[in-house]
Amino acid sequence: MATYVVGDVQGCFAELQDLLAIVGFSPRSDQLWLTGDLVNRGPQSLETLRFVRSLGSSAFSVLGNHDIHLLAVYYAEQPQNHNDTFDALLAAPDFPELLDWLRRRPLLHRSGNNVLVHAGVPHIWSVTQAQGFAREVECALRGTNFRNLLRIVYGDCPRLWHGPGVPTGGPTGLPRLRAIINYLTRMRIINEAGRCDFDFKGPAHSRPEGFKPWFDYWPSSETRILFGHWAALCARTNRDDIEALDGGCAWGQRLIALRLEDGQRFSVPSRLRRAGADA
Ligand SMILES: [Mn+2]
Repeated sequence: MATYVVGDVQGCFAELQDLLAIVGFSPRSDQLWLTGDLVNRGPQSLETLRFVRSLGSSAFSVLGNHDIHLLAVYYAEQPQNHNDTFDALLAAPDFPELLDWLRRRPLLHRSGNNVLVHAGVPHIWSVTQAQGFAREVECALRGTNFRNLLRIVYGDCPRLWHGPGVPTGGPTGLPRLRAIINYLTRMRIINEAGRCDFDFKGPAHSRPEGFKPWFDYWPSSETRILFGHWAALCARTNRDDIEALDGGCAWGQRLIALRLEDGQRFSVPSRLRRAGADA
């Protein structure tokens, strides 16, 4: 029995199969955790969703920003971006069931000392608080009014969780849920006050002044945070307790797996041509 945590697949289904073959993954005895962004940019989002759903309780995938974008396109008639690769998905006969499954995925999965999340956990929250805030969004996405959230899900505001003009306990209503989604699925760099720069996608050393990678604010601890989303990190944080797993497979780089039990990493090359990074 082993647990493999795989970084952002983004429709790179063939590479996911390559990676599971080299680790000898068995759905009967092993678990597969995924850092989210199962879909978009790569060529086989449909096959990826079908496969991960078919694993049932052997797989845990958290929602990433591209997954949420797909939910908003389908359920709330939001426009696609010119480089989205959703056409085969949207035409598939089983698409409604796949999307219903996708919207019931968690934003944060915690098991023992391990925390799985797409982008990260901001230092302005404890891990336990983050778990509760993720739960608020999960309840909204599973509830009858989930389309209301998907209609307003885009945008960077509210930019602060604590501060002047923000109610004690954080923003309220739908803007609160958008802020939680932004921290957990879009964050890369953040300032001391808890404001993110969502436009920055580069390597950590080229960040603007006043901002740091979200994980630099966390003291080392026994809790291990596993995340994806930031391909330009090249899957490195220089820490043992915070594991970056987005290998940029959809950009022609690699798909990465971490075996939780012994910390060993595995990877396979992308089958796509190398392209510019834009996770
Ligand atoms: Mn992402």
